[in-house]
Amino acid sequence: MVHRQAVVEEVGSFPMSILEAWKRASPQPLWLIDPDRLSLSAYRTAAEAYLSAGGRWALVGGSFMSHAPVDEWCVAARRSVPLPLVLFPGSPQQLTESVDALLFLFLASGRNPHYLIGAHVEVAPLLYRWGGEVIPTTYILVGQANRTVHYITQTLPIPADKPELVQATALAGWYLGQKVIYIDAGSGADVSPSPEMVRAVRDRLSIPIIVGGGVHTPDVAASLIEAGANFVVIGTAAEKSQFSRTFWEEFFSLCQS
Ligand code: 1GP
Repeated sequence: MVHRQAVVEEVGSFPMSILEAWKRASPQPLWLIDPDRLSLSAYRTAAEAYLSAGGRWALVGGSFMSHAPVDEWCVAARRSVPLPLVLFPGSPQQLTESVDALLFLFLASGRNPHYLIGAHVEVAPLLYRWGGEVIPTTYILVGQANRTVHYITQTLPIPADKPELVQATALAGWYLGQKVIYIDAGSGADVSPSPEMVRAVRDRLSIPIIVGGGVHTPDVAASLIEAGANFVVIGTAAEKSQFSRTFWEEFFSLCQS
C-alpha cells in the first residue's frame, strides 16, 4: 500500500499541509469542539459564525466523552460545513478518519508511559492505514491538578509558577522532533496558562505554540498572543456564549490587532 501524503490546503500551485498553514497563519483564536456538548443540529450555525469571524480550523475532541461517537459526529460535521477539523484525541477510541489532521500528543508534563508511548503504539498502524496528516505535538499540562484531564491521564501538571519547567519540557519535545507545542491548563480551568510560560517557550523555539484552558476573555487571549502564542484555544467560553458571531468577532479583532 502506498502511504498517502496529506494535502489539505493549496496556496498557488503548492499543496500545503495544516502544519505548514499553521506556520504561516497570523496568530488567532482556535475553536475546540467537544462533540459531547455540541449537537450536530447546532453545529452548522456555530461553525458558520466562527468561519465568518475569521476561523480557519477547529480542534475536535476531549479528555473524556460519554455521549457522542466522535467518528459519526465528524462524518456528519464535515458534510455540513467546510471547516477543516483537527482531532485533539483524549484516547485511541476517539480516532476517526473523518478529520483533516490529528494532533499526535506526547504528554510531556506527565510520567505516565501510556501517554508517552503506549497509546501511540496502539494507534500507529491505524494512522498508517489512514495516511492523513499527523502532527507530532508536545502536550504540556500546567496549573492546578483539578481538571478532568489530570484524572483521566493520572498525571500532574507543571505548577503555574514554574515557566522554566514549561520551557525545559517544550525544549525536550522539540529535541525529540516534535513540531508543535500545546500548553494547556485543562478545559474549564479558572486560570489560563500564563503569558510568562508562553514567553519562556517562545524565547527558545520558533515552532507553533498552541495555548488553551481557561481562556475566558479576548483580553486574556490577546495577552497570550502578545507573549508568543500562535493559537489560543477557546472551548468552554464559546459554549457559554452560545457560539455567537459577536463572541468570535471580539476574539478575532483583539487577537489580530
Ligand atoms: C482544553 O485547551 C482546551 O484542552 C480548552 O479549554 O474549555 O477552558 O477553553 P477551555
